[in-house]
Amino acid sequence: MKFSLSILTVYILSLILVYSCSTEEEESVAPVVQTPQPEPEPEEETQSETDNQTQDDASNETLEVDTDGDGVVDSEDAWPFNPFLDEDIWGQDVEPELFFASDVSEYIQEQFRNDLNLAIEEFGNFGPLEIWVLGTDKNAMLELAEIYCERRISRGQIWEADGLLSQNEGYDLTEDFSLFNSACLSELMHPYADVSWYNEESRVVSQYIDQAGLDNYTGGWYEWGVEPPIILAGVQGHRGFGFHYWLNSLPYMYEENEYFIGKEDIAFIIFHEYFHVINYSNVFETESVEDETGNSVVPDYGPTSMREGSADYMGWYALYKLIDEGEYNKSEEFQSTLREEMKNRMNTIQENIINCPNFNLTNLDGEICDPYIFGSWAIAYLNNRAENQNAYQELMFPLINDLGYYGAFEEAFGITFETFNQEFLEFLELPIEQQLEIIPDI
Ligand SMILES: [Ca+2]
Ligand SMILES: [Ca+2]
Ligand SMILES: [Zn+2]
Repeated sequence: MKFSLSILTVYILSLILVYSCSTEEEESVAPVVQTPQPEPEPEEETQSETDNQTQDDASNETLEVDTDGDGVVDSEDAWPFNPFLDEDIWGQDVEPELFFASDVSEYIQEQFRNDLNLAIEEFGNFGPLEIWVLGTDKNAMLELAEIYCERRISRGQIWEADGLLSQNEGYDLTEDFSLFNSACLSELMHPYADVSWYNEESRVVSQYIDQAGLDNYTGGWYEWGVEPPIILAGVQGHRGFGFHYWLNSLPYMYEENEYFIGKEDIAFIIFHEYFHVINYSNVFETESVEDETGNSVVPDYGPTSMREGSADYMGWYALYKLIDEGEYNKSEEFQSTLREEMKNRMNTIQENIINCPNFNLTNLDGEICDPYIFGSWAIAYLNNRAENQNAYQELMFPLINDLGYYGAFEEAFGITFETFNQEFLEFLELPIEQQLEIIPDI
Protein backbone atom coordinates (compact mmCIF):
# COMPACT_ATOMS: atom_id res chain seq x y z
CA MET A 1 0.00 0.00 0.00
CA LYS A 2 1.38 3.29 -0.99
CA PHE A 3 1.06 6.00 1.55
CA SER A 4 0.58 9.28 -0.11
CA LEU A 5 -0.27 12.25 1.94
CA SER A 6 -1.17 14.46 -0.92
CA ILE A 7 -3.54 12.09 -2.64
CA LEU A 8 -5.44 10.85 0.35
CA THR A 9 -7.59 13.40 1.99
CA VAL A 10 -5.23 14.65 4.58
CA TYR A 11 -5.43 18.32 5.13
CA ILE A 12 -2.90 20.29 6.99
CA LEU A 13 -3.61 23.73 8.11
CA SER A 14 -1.15 26.01 9.59
CA LEU A 15 -2.86 28.98 10.89
CA ILE A 16 -1.15 32.08 11.90
CA LEU A 17 -1.51 34.28 14.88
CA VAL A 18 -4.62 36.15 14.06
CA TYR A 19 -6.93 34.48 11.70
CA SER A 20 -9.28 36.28 9.42
CA CYS A 21 -12.06 34.98 7.25
CA SER A 22 -10.14 35.43 4.07
CA THR A 23 -7.11 33.31 4.89
CA GLU A 24 -8.71 30.17 3.57
CA GLU A 25 -6.76 30.02 0.34
CA GLU A 26 -3.49 30.62 2.03
CA GLU A 27 -3.81 27.83 4.52
CA SER A 28 -5.28 25.00 2.59
CA VAL A 29 -3.41 22.15 1.01
CA ALA A 30 -6.44 20.77 -0.66
CA PRO A 31 -9.98 21.86 -1.32
CA VAL A 32 -12.83 21.39 1.11
CA VAL A 33 -10.75 22.69 3.91
CA GLN A 34 -12.52 23.64 7.04
CA THR A 35 -11.46 26.83 8.65
CA PRO A 36 -11.57 27.76 12.28
CA GLN A 37 -13.50 30.73 13.39
CA PRO A 38 -11.93 34.07 12.78
CA GLU A 39 -10.66 35.94 15.71
CA PRO A 40 -10.83 39.66 15.91
CA GLU A 41 -7.53 41.30 16.47
CA PRO A 42 -6.58 41.73 20.07
CA GLU A 43 -6.89 45.23 21.33
CA GLU A 44 -3.63 46.99 21.69
CA GLU A 45 -2.00 46.40 25.03
CA THR A 46 -1.18 50.04 25.52
CA GLN A 47 -4.83 50.91 25.18
CA SER A 48 -5.79 48.50 27.93
CA GLU A 49 -3.14 49.78 30.23
CA THR A 50 -4.35 53.31 29.89
CA ASP A 51 -7.92 52.29 30.43
CA ASN A 52 -7.07 50.45 33.57
CA GLN A 53 -5.43 53.32 35.24
CA THR A 54 -7.71 55.17 37.50
CA GLN A 55 -7.46 58.87 37.19
CA ASP A 56 -7.55 60.73 40.45
CA ASP A 57 -9.01 64.02 39.37
CA ALA A 58 -8.27 65.90 42.56
CA SER A 59 -4.54 65.22 42.71
CA ASN A 60 -4.22 64.49 39.01
CA GLU A 61 -2.16 61.44 39.96
CA THR A 62 -2.54 58.08 38.31
CA LEU A 63 -3.30 55.26 40.71
CA GLU A 64 -2.37 51.96 39.21
CA VAL A 65 -4.68 49.04 39.56
CA ASP A 66 -4.03 45.34 39.61
CA THR A 67 -6.94 44.14 37.54
CA ASP A 68 -6.34 40.41 37.86
CA GLY A 69 -5.30 40.58 41.49
CA ASP A 70 -2.03 38.69 41.09
CA GLY A 71 -0.12 41.30 43.04
CA VAL A 72 1.46 42.90 39.98
CA VAL A 73 0.09 46.25 38.81
CA ASP A 74 -1.24 46.31 35.28
CA SER A 75 1.60 48.34 33.81
CA GLU A 76 4.14 45.80 35.11
CA ASP A 77 1.99 42.76 34.40
CA ALA A 78 2.70 41.17 31.01
CA TRP A 79 -0.82 39.70 31.22
CA PRO A 80 -2.95 42.11 33.25
CA PHE A 81 -6.07 39.94 32.84
CA ASN A 82 -4.42 36.60 33.59
CA PRO A 83 -4.02 35.98 37.34
CA PHE A 84 -1.87 32.90 36.64
CA LEU A 85 0.83 34.70 34.74
CA ASP A 86 2.61 38.03 35.02
CA GLU A 87 5.56 37.60 32.68
CA ASP A 88 5.89 36.88 29.02
CA ILE A 89 7.40 33.40 28.74
CA TRP A 90 6.84 33.07 24.99
CA GLY A 91 9.29 30.66 23.42
CA GLN A 92 10.61 29.35 26.72
CA ASP A 93 11.14 25.76 27.82
CA VAL A 94 7.70 25.07 29.30
CA GLU A 95 6.00 21.65 29.36
CA PRO A 96 3.36 21.37 26.65
CA GLU A 97 -0.17 20.72 27.82
CA LEU A 98 -2.36 18.26 25.93
CA PHE A 99 -6.12 18.00 26.15
CA PHE A 100 -8.01 15.15 24.50
CA ALA A 101 -11.73 14.73 24.00
CA SER A 102 -12.99 11.69 25.90
CA ASP A 103 -13.80 9.75 22.72
CA VAL A 104 -10.14 9.79 21.66
CA SER A 105 -8.81 6.38 22.67
CA GLU A 106 -6.06 5.97 25.24
CA TYR A 107 -3.95 4.38 22.56
CA ILE A 108 -4.26 7.37 20.23
CA GLN A 109 -3.48 9.74 23.09
CA GLU A 110 -0.37 7.79 24.01
CA GLN A 111 0.87 7.63 20.42
CA PHE A 112 0.20 11.31 19.86
CA ARG A 113 2.25 12.14 22.96
CA ASN A 114 5.07 9.91 21.77
CA ASP A 115 5.28 11.62 18.41
CA LEU A 116 5.10 15.04 20.01
CA ASN A 117 7.97 14.05 22.29
CA LEU A 118 9.99 12.95 19.28
CA ALA A 119 9.37 16.35 17.70
CA ILE A 120 10.47 18.07 20.89
CA GLU A 121 13.61 15.95 21.13
CA GLU A 122 14.38 16.77 17.53
CA PHE A 123 13.66 20.48 17.53
CA GLY A 124 13.80 21.54 21.18
CA ASN A 125 11.05 22.47 23.60
CA PHE A 126 9.28 25.76 23.00
CA GLY A 127 6.25 26.83 24.92
CA PRO A 128 3.86 27.61 26.33
CA LEU A 129 1.94 25.19 24.13
CA GLU A 130 -1.60 23.93 24.47
CA ILE A 131 -2.75 21.14 22.18
CA TRP A 132 -6.47 20.41 21.97
CA VAL A 133 -7.33 17.15 20.26
CA LEU A 134 -10.92 16.64 19.19
CA GLY A 135 -12.70 13.41 18.44
CA THR A 136 -15.85 13.10 16.41
CA ASP A 137 -18.46 12.74 19.16
CA LYS A 138 -20.22 16.07 19.70
CA ASN A 139 -20.92 15.48 23.39
CA ALA A 140 -17.30 14.70 24.08
CA MET A 141 -16.32 17.76 22.10
CA LEU A 142 -18.67 19.92 24.14
CA GLU A 143 -17.22 18.53 27.38
CA LEU A 144 -13.74 19.42 26.19
CA ALA A 145 -15.00 22.86 25.15
CA GLU A 146 -16.16 23.40 28.73
CA ILE A 147 -12.63 22.82 29.99
CA TYR A 148 -11.27 25.10 27.28
CA CYS A 149 -13.70 27.93 27.97
CA GLU A 150 -13.27 27.78 31.75
CA ARG A 151 -9.53 28.01 31.23
CA ARG A 152 -9.73 30.90 28.78
CA ILE A 153 -12.11 33.01 30.80
CA SER A 154 -10.37 32.47 34.13
CA ARG A 155 -7.15 33.57 32.45
CA GLY A 156 -8.70 36.58 30.77
CA GLN A 157 -7.91 35.04 27.41
CA ILE A 158 -10.91 36.01 25.41
CA TRP A 159 -10.80 38.86 23.02
CA GLU A 160 -13.57 40.67 24.81
CA ALA A 161 -11.65 40.59 28.05
CA ASP A 162 -9.62 43.67 27.37
CA GLY A 163 -11.36 45.75 29.95
CA LEU A 164 -13.11 47.86 27.36
CA LEU A 165 -16.16 45.72 27.08
CA SER A 166 -16.80 45.55 30.77
CA GLN A 167 -16.52 49.30 31.00
CA ASN A 168 -18.54 50.10 27.94
CA GLU A 169 -21.20 47.46 28.19
CA GLY A 170 -21.38 46.87 31.88
CA TYR A 171 -20.16 43.26 31.81
CA ASP A 172 -17.52 41.86 34.07
CA LEU A 173 -15.55 38.68 33.44
CA THR A 174 -15.80 37.45 36.98
CA GLU A 175 -19.34 38.46 37.76
CA ASP A 176 -20.66 37.42 34.40
CA PHE A 177 -18.60 34.27 34.14
CA SER A 178 -21.48 32.05 33.12
CA LEU A 179 -22.55 34.43 30.37
CA PHE A 180 -19.01 34.56 28.95
CA ASN A 181 -18.75 30.82 29.35
CA SER A 182 -21.96 30.19 27.42
CA ALA A 183 -20.84 32.58 24.70
CA CYS A 184 -17.46 30.81 24.51
CA LEU A 185 -19.17 27.42 24.20
CA SER A 186 -21.31 28.75 21.36
CA GLU A 187 -18.25 30.19 19.68
CA LEU A 188 -16.75 26.72 19.63
CA MET A 189 -19.75 24.47 19.27
CA HIS A 190 -22.71 26.30 17.76
CA PRO A 191 -25.24 24.95 16.80
CA TYR A 192 -24.52 22.19 19.30
CA ALA A 193 -24.24 24.43 22.38
CA ASP A 194 -26.98 26.06 24.39
CA VAL A 195 -27.99 29.47 23.03
CA SER A 196 -30.30 30.69 25.76
CA TRP A 197 -27.64 33.23 26.74
CA TYR A 198 -27.99 34.97 23.39
CA ASN A 199 -30.16 38.05 23.09
CA GLU A 200 -30.01 41.52 21.61
CA GLU A 201 -28.29 42.87 24.68
CA SER A 202 -25.91 40.05 25.61
CA ARG A 203 -24.73 39.14 22.12
CA VAL A 204 -21.98 41.77 22.42
CA VAL A 205 -19.98 39.44 24.66
CA SER A 206 -19.01 37.45 21.58
CA GLN A 207 -17.59 39.50 18.78
CA TYR A 208 -17.57 36.55 16.42
CA ILE A 209 -21.17 35.71 16.90
CA ASP A 210 -22.25 39.32 17.16
CA GLN A 211 -20.67 40.10 13.81
CA ALA A 212 -21.96 37.03 12.00
CA GLY A 213 -25.33 36.72 13.69
CA LEU A 214 -26.20 33.45 15.39
CA ASP A 215 -27.99 32.00 12.36
CA ASN A 216 -24.97 32.45 10.13
CA TYR A 217 -22.48 31.26 12.65
CA THR A 218 -20.87 27.81 12.98
CA GLY A 219 -18.67 26.96 15.94
CA GLY A 220 -14.97 26.61 15.25
CA TRP A 221 -14.61 23.26 16.98
CA TYR A 222 -17.90 22.04 15.54
CA GLU A 223 -16.37 22.56 12.09
CA TRP A 224 -13.12 20.94 13.09
CA GLY A 225 -14.63 17.80 14.56
CA VAL A 226 -14.29 16.10 11.20
CA GLU A 227 -14.62 12.44 10.38
CA PRO A 228 -11.82 10.35 8.89
CA PRO A 229 -10.28 10.35 6.38
CA ILE A 230 -10.15 14.10 6.80
CA ILE A 231 -7.77 15.42 9.38
CA LEU A 232 -7.25 19.01 10.37
CA ALA A 233 -4.38 20.35 12.37
CA GLY A 234 -3.28 23.90 12.91
CA VAL A 235 -1.21 26.08 15.16
CA GLN A 236 -3.42 29.11 15.48
CA GLY A 237 -1.72 31.52 17.84
CA HIS A 238 -2.33 32.89 20.45
CA ARG A 239 0.67 35.15 20.71
CA GLY A 240 -1.57 37.88 22.07
CA PHE A 241 -2.32 35.72 25.10
CA GLY A 242 1.15 34.25 25.41
CA PHE A 243 0.57 30.63 24.43
CA HIS A 244 0.60 28.54 21.25
CA TYR A 245 -2.82 27.16 20.48
CA TRP A 246 -2.80 23.95 18.45
CA LEU A 247 -6.09 22.45 17.44
CA ASN A 248 -6.25 18.95 16.01
CA SER A 249 -9.04 16.74 14.74
CA LEU A 250 -9.02 13.03 15.45
CA PRO A 251 -5.58 11.50 14.75
CA TYR A 252 -7.28 8.33 13.56
CA MET A 253 -4.22 7.06 11.66
CA TYR A 254 -2.75 5.57 14.79
CA GLU A 255 -5.37 2.87 14.58
CA GLU A 256 -6.06 0.56 11.71
CA ASN A 257 -8.40 2.29 9.32
CA GLU A 258 -10.31 1.53 6.17
CA TYR A 259 -8.42 4.21 4.27
CA PHE A 260 -5.08 2.45 4.72
CA ILE A 261 -3.52 5.63 5.96
CA GLY A 262 -0.57 4.82 8.17
CA LYS A 263 0.69 6.37 11.38
CA GLU A 264 3.59 7.97 9.51
CA ASP A 265 1.15 10.52 8.11
CA ILE A 266 0.12 11.76 11.53
CA ALA A 267 3.72 11.73 12.72
CA PHE A 268 4.52 13.99 9.79
CA ILE A 269 1.59 16.26 10.63
CA ILE A 270 2.77 16.55 14.23
CA PHE A 271 6.32 17.35 13.12
CA HIS A 272 4.98 19.87 10.62
CA GLU A 273 2.82 21.66 13.18
CA TYR A 274 5.52 21.52 15.81
CA PHE A 275 7.91 23.17 13.39
CA HIS A 276 5.48 26.09 13.23
CA VAL A 277 5.62 26.26 17.02
CA ILE A 278 9.38 26.72 16.96
CA ASN A 279 9.09 29.19 14.09
CA TYR A 280 6.55 31.33 15.94
CA SER A 281 8.37 30.92 19.26
CA ASN A 282 11.27 32.84 17.80
CA VAL A 283 9.12 35.81 16.89
CA PHE A 284 7.99 37.97 19.79
CA GLU A 285 6.06 40.40 17.65
CA THR A 286 2.45 40.57 18.78
CA GLU A 287 1.09 42.71 15.99
CA SER A 288 -0.14 41.32 12.74
CA VAL A 289 -0.65 43.23 9.53
CA GLU A 290 -3.00 42.76 6.63
CA ASP A 291 -1.27 41.60 3.48
CA GLU A 292 -2.30 42.32 -0.10
CA THR A 293 -4.77 39.45 -0.10
CA GLY A 294 -6.49 40.64 3.06
CA ASN A 295 -4.91 37.96 5.25
CA SER A 296 -3.73 38.84 8.71
CA VAL A 297 -0.08 37.90 8.89
CA VAL A 298 2.90 38.38 11.14
CA PRO A 299 5.58 39.32 8.60
CA ASP A 300 8.44 37.96 10.69
CA TYR A 301 7.04 34.43 10.47
CA GLY A 302 8.18 34.59 6.87
CA PRO A 303 6.26 34.32 3.62
CA THR A 304 3.81 31.43 3.25
CA SER A 305 6.12 29.43 1.00
CA MET A 306 8.97 29.51 3.51
CA ARG A 307 6.74 29.05 6.54
CA GLU A 308 4.86 26.09 5.14
CA GLY A 309 7.75 24.84 3.05
CA SER A 310 9.99 24.62 6.10
CA ALA A 311 7.29 22.86 8.14
CA ASP A 312 6.78 20.39 5.31
CA TYR A 313 10.42 19.72 4.52
CA MET A 314 11.55 19.58 8.13
CA GLY A 315 8.52 17.45 8.98
CA TRP A 316 9.48 14.83 6.41
CA TYR A 317 13.18 15.18 7.06
CA ALA A 318 12.68 14.61 10.80
CA LEU A 319 10.50 11.57 10.18
CA TYR A 320 12.91 9.85 7.78
CA LYS A 321 15.87 10.75 9.92
CA LEU A 322 14.23 9.25 13.01
CA ILE A 323 13.33 6.12 11.05
CA ASP A 324 16.92 5.93 9.82
CA GLU A 325 18.26 6.29 13.35
CA GLY A 326 15.88 3.68 14.71
CA GLU A 327 14.13 6.25 16.90
CA TYR A 328 10.83 5.87 15.11
CA ASN A 329 9.29 2.47 14.48
CA LYS A 330 7.78 2.66 11.06
CA SER A 331 5.01 0.39 9.96
CA GLU A 332 5.90 -2.44 7.59
CA GLU A 333 3.87 -0.97 4.77
CA PHE A 334 5.72 2.29 4.87
CA GLN A 335 8.42 2.00 2.23
CA SER A 336 9.01 5.53 1.03
CA THR A 337 12.18 7.56 1.38
CA LEU A 338 12.86 11.26 1.74
CA ARG A 339 14.22 11.33 -1.79
CA GLU A 340 11.11 9.66 -3.11
CA GLU A 341 8.90 12.14 -1.28
CA MET A 342 10.90 15.04 -2.66
CA LYS A 343 10.98 13.53 -6.12
CA ASN A 344 7.18 13.49 -6.18
CA ARG A 345 7.19 17.08 -5.07
CA MET A 346 9.66 18.05 -7.78
CA ASN A 347 7.41 16.41 -10.36
CA THR A 348 4.55 18.54 -9.09
CA ILE A 349 6.71 21.63 -9.34
CA GLN A 350 7.77 20.82 -12.89
CA GLU A 351 4.19 20.19 -13.94
CA ASN A 352 2.99 23.48 -12.52
CA ILE A 353 5.82 25.93 -12.91
CA ILE A 354 4.50 27.00 -16.30
CA ASN A 355 1.69 28.69 -14.37
CA CYS A 356 4.09 30.73 -12.26
CA PRO A 357 7.28 31.19 -14.27
CA ASN A 358 9.89 33.29 -12.46
CA PHE A 359 7.81 33.10 -9.32
CA ASN A 360 8.78 35.04 -6.25
CA LEU A 361 8.75 32.95 -3.08
CA THR A 362 7.70 36.04 -1.17
CA ASN A 363 4.22 35.99 -2.61
CA LEU A 364 3.73 32.47 -3.82
CA ASP A 365 0.34 31.53 -2.50
CA GLY A 366 -1.59 30.09 -5.38
CA GLU A 367 -3.23 26.71 -5.37
CA ILE A 368 -1.53 25.57 -8.54
CA CYS A 369 1.93 26.69 -7.54
CA ASP A 370 1.44 25.26 -4.09
CA PRO A 371 3.59 27.17 -1.57
CA TYR A 372 3.88 24.01 0.56
CA ILE A 373 5.40 22.04 -2.32
CA PHE A 374 7.50 24.79 -3.88
CA GLY A 375 8.57 26.01 -0.46
CA SER A 376 9.65 22.55 0.71
CA TRP A 377 12.17 22.37 -2.11
CA ALA A 378 13.28 25.94 -1.46
CA ILE A 379 14.10 24.97 2.13
CA ALA A 380 15.83 21.77 1.01
CA TYR A 381 17.91 23.86 -1.38
CA LEU A 382 18.67 26.46 1.28
CA ASN A 383 19.69 23.95 3.96
CA ASN A 384 21.89 22.07 1.55
CA ARG A 385 23.47 25.32 0.45
CA ALA A 386 24.31 26.02 4.09
CA GLU A 387 25.57 22.44 4.49
CA ASN A 388 23.30 22.00 7.49
CA GLN A 389 19.89 20.32 7.36
CA ASN A 390 18.84 22.40 10.35
CA ALA A 391 20.23 25.68 9.07
CA TYR A 392 16.88 27.38 8.59
CA GLN A 393 15.88 27.26 12.24
CA GLU A 394 19.34 27.09 13.81
CA LEU A 395 21.03 29.93 11.96
CA MET A 396 18.16 32.18 11.11
CA PHE A 397 15.41 31.97 13.73
CA PRO A 398 17.46 33.46 16.58
CA LEU A 399 18.14 36.55 14.45
CA ILE A 400 14.59 37.34 13.39
CA ASN A 401 13.59 39.47 16.38
CA ASP A 402 16.49 41.83 15.90
CA LEU A 403 16.76 41.91 12.15
CA GLY A 404 13.31 41.06 10.85
CA TYR A 405 12.70 38.08 8.55
CA TYR A 406 14.62 39.22 5.48
CA GLY A 407 17.42 40.82 7.46
CA ALA A 408 17.85 37.62 9.44
CA PHE A 409 17.82 35.61 6.23
CA GLU A 410 20.61 37.69 4.73
CA GLU A 411 22.69 37.60 7.90
CA ALA A 412 22.27 33.86 8.38
CA PHE A 413 22.90 32.77 4.80
CA GLY A 414 25.05 35.57 3.42
CA ILE A 415 22.74 36.13 0.49
CA THR A 416 19.71 38.34 -0.09
CA PHE A 417 16.37 36.63 -0.33
CA GLU A 418 16.05 37.97 -3.85
CA THR A 419 19.32 36.39 -4.96
CA PHE A 420 18.36 33.18 -3.22
CA ASN A 421 15.08 33.20 -5.12
CA GLN A 422 16.99 33.59 -8.37
CA GLU A 423 19.39 30.78 -7.50
CA PHE A 424 16.48 28.52 -6.63
CA LEU A 425 14.78 29.23 -9.97
CA GLU A 426 17.98 28.17 -11.72
CA PHE A 427 18.22 25.07 -9.54
CA LEU A 428 14.77 24.04 -10.69
CA GLU A 429 16.09 23.77 -14.24
CA LEU A 430 18.63 21.11 -13.35
CA PRO A 431 18.02 17.45 -14.19
CA ILE A 432 16.14 15.57 -11.48
CA GLU A 433 19.12 13.32 -10.66
CA GLN A 434 21.18 16.35 -9.83
CA GLN A 435 18.40 17.92 -7.82
CA LEU A 436 17.91 14.80 -5.74
CA GLU A 437 21.56 14.75 -4.81
CA ILE A 438 20.98 17.56 -2.35
CA ILE A 439 18.40 15.50 -0.45
CA PRO A 440 19.80 13.27 2.31
CA ASP A 441 19.64 9.63 1.27
CA ILE A 442 17.32 8.44 4.03
CA1 LIG B 1 -1.86 41.93 37.80
CA1 LIG C 1 -1.26 38.73 35.40
ZN1 LIG D 1 1.53 24.43 8.23
